[in-house]
Amino acid sequence: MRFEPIIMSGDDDNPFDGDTSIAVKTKSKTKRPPLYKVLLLNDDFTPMEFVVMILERFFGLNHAQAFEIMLTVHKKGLAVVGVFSYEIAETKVQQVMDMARQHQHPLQCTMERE
Ligand code: TYC
Repeated sequence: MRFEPIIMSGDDDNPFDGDTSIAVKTKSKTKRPPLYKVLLLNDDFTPMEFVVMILERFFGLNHAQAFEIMLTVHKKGLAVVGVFSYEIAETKVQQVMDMARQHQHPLQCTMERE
């Protein structure tokens, strides 16, 4: 919420001439919440099938979509696997990192403001 003062002194039609009156109007700006990209990073050790399973389980991708994104990460070094609100992105990163740790894979997942 921003308040904008409007100074009305020195105005010929102003019924309050002589005085300095201040009118205040309010402008409400609705801002969309920021979005966060979840990124998956390549490494030389995590098995391809494990990455595909992660993408299916936590990012709602079907097998073909998951395989395609896994290959993109493998070839390019990283890829955006989804875009979410802060809390959802944070949860996805945690889920991926927990699963990777449990299976002792060095898979890395991070988030970045869009
Ligand atoms: N580069 C890995 C391999 O050849 C596969 C892989 C893909 C690892 C994507 C991580 O985010 C990743 N086994």
